[in-house]
Amino acid sequence: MNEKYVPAEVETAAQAHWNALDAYRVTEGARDSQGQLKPKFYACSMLPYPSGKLHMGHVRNYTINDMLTRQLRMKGFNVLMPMGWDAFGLPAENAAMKGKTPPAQWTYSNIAYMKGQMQAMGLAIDWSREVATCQPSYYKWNQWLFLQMLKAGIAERRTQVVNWDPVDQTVLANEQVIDGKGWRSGAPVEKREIPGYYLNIVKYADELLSAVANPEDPNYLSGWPERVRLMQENWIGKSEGVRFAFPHEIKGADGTLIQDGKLYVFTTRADTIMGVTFCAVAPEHPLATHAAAGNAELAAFIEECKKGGTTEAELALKEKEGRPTGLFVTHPLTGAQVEVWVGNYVLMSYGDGAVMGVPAHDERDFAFAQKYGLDIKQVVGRVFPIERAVRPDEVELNPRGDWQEWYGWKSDAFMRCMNSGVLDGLSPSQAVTKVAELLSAKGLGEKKTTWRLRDWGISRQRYWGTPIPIIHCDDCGAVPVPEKDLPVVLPEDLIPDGSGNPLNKCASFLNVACPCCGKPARRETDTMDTFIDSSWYFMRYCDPSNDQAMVADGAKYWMPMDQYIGGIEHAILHLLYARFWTKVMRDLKLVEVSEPFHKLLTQGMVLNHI
Ligand code: HQ5
Ligand code: ZN
Repeated sequence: MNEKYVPAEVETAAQAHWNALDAYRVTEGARDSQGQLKPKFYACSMLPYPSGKLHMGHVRNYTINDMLTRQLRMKGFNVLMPMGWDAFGLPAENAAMKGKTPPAQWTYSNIAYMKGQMQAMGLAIDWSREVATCQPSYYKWNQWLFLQMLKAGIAERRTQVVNWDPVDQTVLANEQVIDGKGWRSGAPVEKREIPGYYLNIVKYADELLSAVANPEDPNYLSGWPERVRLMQENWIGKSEGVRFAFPHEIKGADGTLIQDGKLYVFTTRADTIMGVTFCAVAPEHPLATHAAAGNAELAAFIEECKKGGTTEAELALKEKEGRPTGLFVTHPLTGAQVEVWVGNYVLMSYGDGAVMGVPAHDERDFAFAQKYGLDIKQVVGRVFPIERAVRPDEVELNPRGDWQEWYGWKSDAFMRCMNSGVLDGLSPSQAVTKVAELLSAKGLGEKKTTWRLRDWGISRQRYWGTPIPIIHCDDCGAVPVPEKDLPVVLPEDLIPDGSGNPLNKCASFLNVACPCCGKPARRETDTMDTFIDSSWYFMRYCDPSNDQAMVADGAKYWMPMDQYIGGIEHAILHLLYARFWTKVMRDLKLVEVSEPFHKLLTQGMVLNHI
């Protein structure tokens, strides 16, 4: 043996030996020398974007996987360590624009380079299972599952308000809106309604939540870091409250009552309903539109609100502003007249796009009421746990003073209703139940669960992604591509130039006969969110070259993954989407597992830049 370690010699020799043995190839159902079935272990790191060269962060990520794999193999496990490429997405388009080469070319050459780097590291990868998500043999199954979801009602076409960049003529993801401006163009972002496809992840919200929040759940993810479970729980954001209506007599231009004379709101604080002193509606709400018709100042305010980002985070940072509509609705329990305001902090996409205003017990409403001189009526008081009555010295709520934390408490131990008629003396949860009963008796409301989680909008007005398999026909509408015509292949030779999706100018892609009536029709040019690609690639590794099925026996053998390894930046969306996608595949009888990742290791991102 040499005294000195000469990497070029040792590594080359070792790798040649491993290659000759095909040492890292694994097969389902492998047995040991005694003929006993080896226990399987599936260890996988998050697949890289083929961005150019490996980053030290990748090296760290894949080394953890490599160590684990080698150790478990020595212990007698049949260990799968696969690798693939998250090959679609915006970076390839941006690079293509710069270098004037098609994204495909850039992507494939990066893959070749980065694969060479991984091989030089000697990672114990079974390269026979390599998957690149931009290959038609892979994304065909994105399209196929999308069609199954359409049939099952899990995918649907809807219009929704999006961030529109008027210069780039494209829809922006929330992350692409920075301070209300497009990340590339710098133009003020507008809100627009466009059609797109949505996956009904909210339908799975209860199940997604239970496995991160309820240790009694048989699928509880006890092998995940506590903080990731908590991040998912908060993201899903279950809130139980009351949805109820303020009746009104407001008629639209056509003479009929707007929304049947009911302004619906959702609240988790129905115990404070007697403290309502105003209502606030979103700028896009029908009552706002109606009031703006005869009110130029209000119309201008609404236009102003429509500019800027739509994220919750941005709304939270925005100065809360509003304008009165001059319209009044009736309090459903007291009969009092309550003025309707338009608020820039009310989201049309959340609940009914309207909220009740209770300045005494909600910090945002408190600030709003102070700013515009609205009444502040206290209806819950602070008590000590043993006492039933509100302590007089505690109930002082200075209407023009500063907000104090306890004004907003909803604690059965510390709070009791006051100034609330029939609710007086009740604890908040008793009051919520009572209010729901009273409202329900009037046909004006009931208890309801709402989610912070939104359905997953998957349409992107971009070229470098999985084509959404839909054909638009003037006569038949949006027609799903027949399964036998899959995959809808993405042309690989287009070069985006910044003026929107190049598929819109590609006649050979666009023009197609309608599958229903045979007349000339047009292909959908939107492509899928790349998070779809990463939602199930780890299952495809199990059956990588199956052209008859999305997944088959391989997935049955290897899934659930025993150990997933990746950056904390994917703690929410990627992991949630992969969990959702797995449940959909389960419901479609494609896999047996309900949760894809048994154990999860999250590393921090390595952030050293050259
Ligand atoms: C790190 C860095 C860079 C990367 N394709 C997606 C992705 O993040 C993953 C999908 C499952 C959605 C880690 C990162 C991730 C892995 C691949 N990394 N530090 N691709 N500076 O190429 O730790 O956290 O960006 O686990 O490498 O990263 S990626
Ligand atoms: Zn047709």
